[in-house]
Amino acid sequence: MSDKIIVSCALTGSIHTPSMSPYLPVSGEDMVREGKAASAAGASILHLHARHPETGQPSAALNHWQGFYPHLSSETDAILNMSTGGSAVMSLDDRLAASGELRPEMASLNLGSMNFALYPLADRIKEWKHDWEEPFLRNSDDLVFKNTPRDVREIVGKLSQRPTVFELECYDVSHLYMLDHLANRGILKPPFFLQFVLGVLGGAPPLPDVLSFLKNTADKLFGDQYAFSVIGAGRAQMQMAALSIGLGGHVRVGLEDNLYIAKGELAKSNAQQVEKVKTLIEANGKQVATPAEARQILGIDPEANHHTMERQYL
Ligand code: KMH
Ligand code: ZN
Repeated sequence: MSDKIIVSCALTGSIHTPSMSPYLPVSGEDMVREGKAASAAGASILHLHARHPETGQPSAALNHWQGFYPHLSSETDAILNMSTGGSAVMSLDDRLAASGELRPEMASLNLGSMNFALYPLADRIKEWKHDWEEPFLRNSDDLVFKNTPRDVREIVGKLSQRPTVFELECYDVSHLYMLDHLANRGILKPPFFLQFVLGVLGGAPPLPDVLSFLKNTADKLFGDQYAFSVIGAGRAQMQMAALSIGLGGHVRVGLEDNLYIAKGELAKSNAQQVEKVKTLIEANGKQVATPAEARQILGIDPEANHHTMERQYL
């Protein structure tokens, strides 16, 4: 299986705002179209956030999630990965509301609190589509993305009714030691699916030696009890993907993390980035993992998960 690389695609996130790109998925229809195309292009994990269908504002509302989630569940075989990060401006209850209801196969879990500084993005916008966007971005200079050990315990508790696998978001080396602490207390159990997030202003930078340091630290702490994937935010996206492939890791692309397909050129779809990272994978003599292979690599029992899902929507 080591030549199989899992491609995650993060369709929309809660970082970028509609004025930054006309291609950022906002409505339920956008998310279904983008998710199906990204899955067809090779993404076996779809990392999902919800937005208000008209304003594009990050949303915790179950009806906004239901505008796309059941359709992606029945029309793709991708692993649906619900963000519990939501938006840094949401309460933890809001961040968990929909995932508690939809009980996904996979959910993100952020391993530590941090600054999530988006305000430099505001300076690049000439014309605002919605009046919420500029304050949302500029106020992030005084915003803590809160993920205390107590928050982590609450997230795990809320999502452990079914075998939800966590995409453990790791923005810095301290988050690996927090995971080790939580594992020693039995709050999180191996094997772990680590997502190294590099290039967020407030987290570790997207540098080769930083990625190697994180991987070497994970090797030291967790031995072979983990698999890792890498996100390079913004222009670092494909370089970090290439490094991850070379280090034996998996990759995440998508408009949540990067709006561009090349320098100065907006990506027209998530699928475009999936296609591009697929060329990197195949150039390295590896293959894109299918959803079935991804479940096997990550130890996800498709029966337990899908069966539960179908019963819910019958
Ligand atoms: N939207 C960021 C504040 C996650 O999905 O868990 C955090 C995030 C990570 O997107
Ligand atoms: Zn996310």
